Amino acid sequence: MKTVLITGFEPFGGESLNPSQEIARQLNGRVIARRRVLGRILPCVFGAANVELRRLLRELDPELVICVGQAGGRAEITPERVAINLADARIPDNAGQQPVDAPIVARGPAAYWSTLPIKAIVAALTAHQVPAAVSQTAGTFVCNQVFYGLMHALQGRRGVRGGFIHVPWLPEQAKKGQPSLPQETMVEALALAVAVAVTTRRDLRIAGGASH
Ligand code: PCA
Repeated sequence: MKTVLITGFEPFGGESLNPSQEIARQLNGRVIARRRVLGRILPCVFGAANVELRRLLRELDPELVICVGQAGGRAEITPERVAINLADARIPDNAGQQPVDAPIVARGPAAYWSTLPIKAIVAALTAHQVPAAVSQTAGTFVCNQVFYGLMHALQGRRGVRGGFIHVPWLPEQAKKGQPSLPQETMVEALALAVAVAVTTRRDLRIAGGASH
């Protein structure tokens, strides 16, 4: 059976939870659209996360890869459009590293586009009453580095598609008035994203950009 790799991250920034970790754990072993989903956890550490991701690509040889991370403060499930060649951390990672204005790949391209059908994923989630929107930036922390590293690694793997999806906090993490989504909603949202990605070769051409 073909495989789909879903990665989540361990908690970071002093938190004890990360919704992406729960998503990867819960989807591990599930069969979606005749593909076996393999859920794995990455360290929230610059460099080490990409080393582990490349190891997983070699070990598991997936047909599709979706990396998932927490974007606290966002209210929607947000497929990311683009990864940029920049690490610029506002807080230290879990190994105490805090790169500033550093390239991820020396002399690498400025950016890579996601090869997931991001508009189709947003449309499917919206149709299922899950708040979703395309995001135009994955930030400049470990998530963006993993996204860039994934797309860089996939240049050498023909036909393997991949991308990154940021998710909101869990209700337990959000303070009063801050947005969150229940774990079950996020797990099923990512299951749907896998199904859409596997079955959609050509993305929908619908409006979904920012208005600012
Ligand atoms: N979110 C962070 C890193 C790990 C995670 O889940 C980010 O957005 O960069």
